Amino acid sequence: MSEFNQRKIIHVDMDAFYASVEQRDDPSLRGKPVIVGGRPNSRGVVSTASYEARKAGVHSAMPLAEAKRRCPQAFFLPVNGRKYREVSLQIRAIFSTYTPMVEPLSLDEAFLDVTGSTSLFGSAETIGMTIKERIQNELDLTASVGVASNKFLAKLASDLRKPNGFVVVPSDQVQAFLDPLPVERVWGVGKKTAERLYGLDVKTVKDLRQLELTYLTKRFGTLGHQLYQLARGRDDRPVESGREAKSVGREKTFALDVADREVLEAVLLELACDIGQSLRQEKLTGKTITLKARYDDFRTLSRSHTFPEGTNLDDVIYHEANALLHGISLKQPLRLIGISVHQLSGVLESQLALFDEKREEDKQKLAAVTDKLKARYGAKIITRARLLKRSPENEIR
Ligand code: TTP
Ligand code: MG
Repeated sequence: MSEFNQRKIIHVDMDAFYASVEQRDDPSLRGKPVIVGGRPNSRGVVSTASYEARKAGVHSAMPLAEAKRRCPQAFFLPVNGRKYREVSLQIRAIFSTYTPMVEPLSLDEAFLDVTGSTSLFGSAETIGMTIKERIQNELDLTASVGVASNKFLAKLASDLRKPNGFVVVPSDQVQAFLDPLPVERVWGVGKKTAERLYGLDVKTVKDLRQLELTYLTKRFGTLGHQLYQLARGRDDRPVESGREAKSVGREKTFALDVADREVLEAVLLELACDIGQSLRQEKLTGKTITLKARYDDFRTLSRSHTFPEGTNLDDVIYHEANALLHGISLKQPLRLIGISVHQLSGVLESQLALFDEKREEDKQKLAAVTDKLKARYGAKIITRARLLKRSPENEIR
């Protein structure tokens, strides 16, 4: 066995995550095509589609209007980020009962290194199956799970029999598992590399494995080295449990292009509150605030400001985003606006009390901001922004 293949790694990825949460919470949607992303006549894109809707050819990142054409009978729902984040924390709580070495990749996906956990909880396969069952029993959701000796193989395995998959790659069957897979499945092979590989008559991992290291590095540089190793199932990337999310952001695609600063400011306020809440929930602060603006012709600008200290306070995020908005021209209307917070770091428990106090202060300041906006532009402004945001009355069934 190679030195690369000593670890016990589990990869867990929830099935049709946002859509499954919605189907769970509204049983009348179970077994039906569900598309999460917003109104079908809006200009946003699909966040995810239930497997029933995928049969009609609907997938993530597809414009909602196209999804409606392909699957007119689908139930279209807004994105309820707050709910999915809560479920995500519940899933992570299950993971952390088996190992502290958990590396979340997104809300619905994580690597676990259980090498040191087997004497307590049984084999990696047993732990993987137990996690899958607990997610089913405790959260009423299905996950696909892959168990292997490294990250690359575990992620391939969890994806192989989606949805509700469970695939174990024993160390002595790595090559048999990998060889038939299309070369696009290899980490680092995007569209362009795949085309170059097809040009060399390489279609499967087995084909890739026939190429010499020197040949691969000559043609593909450092990626060539990676391809050579991965084709043999070798991957020594550790599970990085300390890794935090790189940024927290929210954006809004407008139903109609907006050049009206008052509307944009109100939307920024909503986005800032949502981001602040998410940062606090994850016990994070961020130093850099970035404003993203996309014009009606898809030209996209971003403007950033970095503070000496991190923040997770709604009004600080809002005021900075607003200041950045003042720095860009609104002669042309916007189709999208967004805020993200970067350079994140964790908040110590001892600092939390301080933040609690600060948050109280904040709430008052925020109310003042809202009032000021209302006084300046009329009560209508907040309502208008809310119409652009998810809310129960916005749900289309
Ligand atoms: P994925 O794990 O890529 O997709 P999924 O869980 O919906 O479906 P499956 O894993 O069974 O193929 O993404 C997790 C969630 O992230 C997804 O439910 C919605 C969100 N997401 C987006 O908002 N936009 C995107 O383009 C993608 C790919 C995902
Ligand atoms: Mg998923």
